[in-house]
Amino acid sequence: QQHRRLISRQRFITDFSQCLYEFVIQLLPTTEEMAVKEDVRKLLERLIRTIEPDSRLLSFGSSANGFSLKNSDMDLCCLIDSGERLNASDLVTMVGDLLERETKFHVKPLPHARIPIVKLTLDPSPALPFGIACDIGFENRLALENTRLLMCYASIDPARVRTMVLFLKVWSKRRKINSPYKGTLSSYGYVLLVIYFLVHVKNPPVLPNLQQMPPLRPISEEETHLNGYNIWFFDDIELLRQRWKSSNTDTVAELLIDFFKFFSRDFAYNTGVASIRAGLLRKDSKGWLSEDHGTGRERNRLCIEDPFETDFNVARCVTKDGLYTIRGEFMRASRILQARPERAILALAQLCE
Ligand code: 3AT
Ligand code: MG
Repeated sequence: QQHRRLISRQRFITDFSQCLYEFVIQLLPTTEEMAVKEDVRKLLERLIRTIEPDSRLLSFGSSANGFSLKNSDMDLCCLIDSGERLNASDLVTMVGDLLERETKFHVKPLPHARIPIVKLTLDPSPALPFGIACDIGFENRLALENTRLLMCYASIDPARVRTMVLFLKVWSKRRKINSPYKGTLSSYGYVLLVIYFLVHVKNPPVLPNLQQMPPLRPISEEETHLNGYNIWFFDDIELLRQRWKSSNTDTVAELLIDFFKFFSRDFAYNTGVASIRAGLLRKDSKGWLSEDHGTGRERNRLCIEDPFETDFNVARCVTKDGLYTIRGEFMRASRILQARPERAILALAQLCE
């Protein structure tokens, strides 16, 4: 009896891994979509250069880190190389006006946001059935670096890392727990949770800690710091691929099942901070306590340290209700996957219902 159960569990794991790979492949953007987005980036860059000739417009976020889904939004960052510079708020206003005049995009400048951006959207058309949504920020070099860090992590073990991340992104969107504006977690937050799990929770680890590996040559303070934050990480992918061989042989299905289990019951939500840089930290040692001081807002229910901006809680938008819903969803997923489902494909469908 026990033996039979073990074999059927083994079969489920194998099938579920296969289903995950096949499911995720269908979700990737097509080459046409990527080409259209690249054209949009070039067009916007050309326009912005009419007001700032020394500027470059670079992709970051999912379109640049290997975790992109079909029809995902574009995150763009404008860097200005010349010395004399306007501040980000003024640039947002000016670029907003320019794009309003010169393009068909709906333009919404947000010059006073924490990170000032111009929001652009293009209505759906036959060629672009889902339209385009795009945010342009200015001088956000830390975001370019954290994009590069995630990209490096993805390329160490693409089969497992990318599959897990893409699945969790879709799952969290379908289950409606991917809206920082409504008190749940951003995609960036979920990606950090996956990397935290693969570096610090799994034993043996699936991924190395790129921020703690020794550099190949001595590096000056100047090279490693940006706006006072240490942005160094081991980024020689070729060398990593040769040298890093994880002794963890779990399949992607096993990792995902463990991920859900860990974040439904084992993670220390009340006291802990998930840090991909330093492992599990304590809220009190970072001064991240949950009291709202009568403001009605809670900042630190769920704590995920930004890899570089270490005084920034990436999950600070998550409310008490939001966290309750997220944990409920982790539990639901865990339950579905533990219930010895008959067929892997049905379990997958039920997960993303
Ligand atoms: P989607 O495909 O858009 O859902 P994404 O991977 O583009 O996912 P986000 O849109 O959440 O992820 O974030 C895009 C980038 O913006 C990722 C990161 O470089 C930066 N970013 C987002 N949220 C934060 C945050 N809370 N703190 C710091 N950087 C952030
Ligand atoms: Mg994005």
